[in-house]
Amino acid sequence: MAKTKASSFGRRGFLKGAAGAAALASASPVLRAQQAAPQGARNAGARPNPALPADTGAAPEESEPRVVENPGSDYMVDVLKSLNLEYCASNPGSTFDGLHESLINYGNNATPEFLTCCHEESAVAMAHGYAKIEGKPMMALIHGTVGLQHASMAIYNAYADRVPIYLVVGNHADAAVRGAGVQSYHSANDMGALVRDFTKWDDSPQSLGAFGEAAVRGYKFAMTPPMGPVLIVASHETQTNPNMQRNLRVPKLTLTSPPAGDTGAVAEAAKMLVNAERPLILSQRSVRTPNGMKLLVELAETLQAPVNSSERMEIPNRHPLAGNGGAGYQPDITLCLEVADVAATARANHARGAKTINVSSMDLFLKSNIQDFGHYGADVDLDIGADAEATLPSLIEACKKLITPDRKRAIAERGAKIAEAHRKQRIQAIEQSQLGWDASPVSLNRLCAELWPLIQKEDWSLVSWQGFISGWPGRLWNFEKPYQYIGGQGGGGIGYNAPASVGAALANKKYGRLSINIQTDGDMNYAPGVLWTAAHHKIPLLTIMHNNRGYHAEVMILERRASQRNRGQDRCHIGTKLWEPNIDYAKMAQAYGLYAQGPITDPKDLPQALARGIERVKKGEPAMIDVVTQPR
Ligand SMILES: Cc1ncc(C[n+]2csc(CCOP(=O)(O)OP(=O)(O)O)c2C)c(N)n1
Repeated sequence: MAKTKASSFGRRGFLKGAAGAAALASASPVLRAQQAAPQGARNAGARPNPALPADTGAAPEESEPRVVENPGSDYMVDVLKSLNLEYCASNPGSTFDGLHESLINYGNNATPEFLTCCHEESAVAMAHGYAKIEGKPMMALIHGTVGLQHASMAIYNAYADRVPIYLVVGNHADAAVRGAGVQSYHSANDMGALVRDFTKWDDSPQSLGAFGEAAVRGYKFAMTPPMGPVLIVASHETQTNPNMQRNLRVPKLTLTSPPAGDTGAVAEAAKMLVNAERPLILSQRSVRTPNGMKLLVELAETLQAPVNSSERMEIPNRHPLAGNGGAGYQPDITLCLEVADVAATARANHARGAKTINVSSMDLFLKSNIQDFGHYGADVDLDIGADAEATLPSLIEACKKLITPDRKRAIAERGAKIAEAHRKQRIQAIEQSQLGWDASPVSLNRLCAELWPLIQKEDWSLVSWQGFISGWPGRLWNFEKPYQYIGGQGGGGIGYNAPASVGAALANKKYGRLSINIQTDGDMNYAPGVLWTAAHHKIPLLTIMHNNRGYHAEVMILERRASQRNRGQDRCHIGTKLWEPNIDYAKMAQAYGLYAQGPITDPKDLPQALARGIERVKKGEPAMIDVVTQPR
């Protein structure tokens, strides 16, 4: 019976005809209640069906004025423009229709320019990738409640990665005027609560003046180390009501300079480092700006200490001091720079009488629930609560002052040994890259080795994570520039890579860089619609599928567990493999409007296919080459 009713509404159309409205009223308790309510209390009651999703129904007709000359959202756009946000990644939603309209018409769809996204998670992850290239946030405009829930994992990844994202979320905040049905479903008393555990700050301004302050303050907070996503809730009423304060000013943005380490603590650190026999620098996220890399190299060279880093670009990988100092290099002191979890390093050092210095802004901002900060660093010997990049100049200076000619000689000798170990490791990597050269499915070492000669003369940028491809680019290519590698998800949430690579490629576009994404298949399938966004907005990006036909990280984990239980591994493909049927990524990409080729199973076909992909990308469009690969 219920089914018959629903389909008869569908055929008639929800809003047409008295018979339809009467039938609907009898079926809808919400509407019955609305119709019984007094006129003034019935904003949505004026609609024939308040339960009808506003996003899919007819335009509201009821009590809104016919013409609004100076909507509040125009002022919001003035404020957003003052922040110089280049793009606004968004999946549309009626909680921000006022702001949306102002952005495209009043704001002329420029600064920020709309990016049409097929999933809120993609919108935020695109902003994540963009920020890691550009060093500043992209705006992501998100639909209330439902959109924000879709966005939440990507927000979490950015939070754990200490990356700024500028989130604006719509909300029908005023319960007296919001409609029943979808306007209520997509509203919240405390919208920020949905993601508060993993945003740096949120605000729900109740007036335009408050929006101006919140919007500028939010940008400033997002950009102050440790950086992170911030969220401003734009109430629907504030967007759509006329702005009655014509002279409302746009607050000026003044960024906070990041805190540098206190002089005494820095002098102490310098003494420990200069006197060490085998210092090691562990750098995870210390390079915030291009200058950060120069400073890190200067510190390493001053101390002739190796710099170990597996996250983002910290030091050029062919610098003789890049790496762990070689097999057997047992540090007697480790300098940790913006390392997420120093506890294990400090514990191991302490156990063998070595020391640990920590320079990090992480302790300057901490939340309680999410445990991304890891273990407590009980064995750290000197803890400097400061931004590492901002601390490097005084640390370098303090070290230089302490280096006597004797120390200089010893330090230089150490440097020569480290450089030799680095050279050997590089030769070893080249030798290892030959293993399984002719294998089919294609080996990742061959894939990366074939790609390198094709891009090495270009201004390239690797916008995907190396963690699932055994770090082959880092072992074979020459990474020199800060934008040549942006690291991974931050919070380990899969589904980051495909959209983040598109966002990073967009940031690279205006510099004419060739963006390369070596894309795992599991990650691609969370929200492949981002390929359409790349095609629609003409974002040049070469996506090379690392198509190992499964969630291989999980295959390995399950196999280990089965072995531990002595049960064999032959059934570990269940729930972990993406086969039967195999997914045709070239067809998928073509359907979204990309040039694509594949699946490539014979490694001999690689050079030509990759060259063709690069050619298309250099013309300014995204392209995909699907390569069927070894698991790792
Ligand atoms: C949102 C999310 N869901 C699930 C996981 C668990 N997980 C970790 S790695 C992984 C497999 C990823 O597969 P793919 O991207 O193809 O990389 P591969 O492991 O095959 O190299 C999964 C599902 C996760 N980390 N994040």
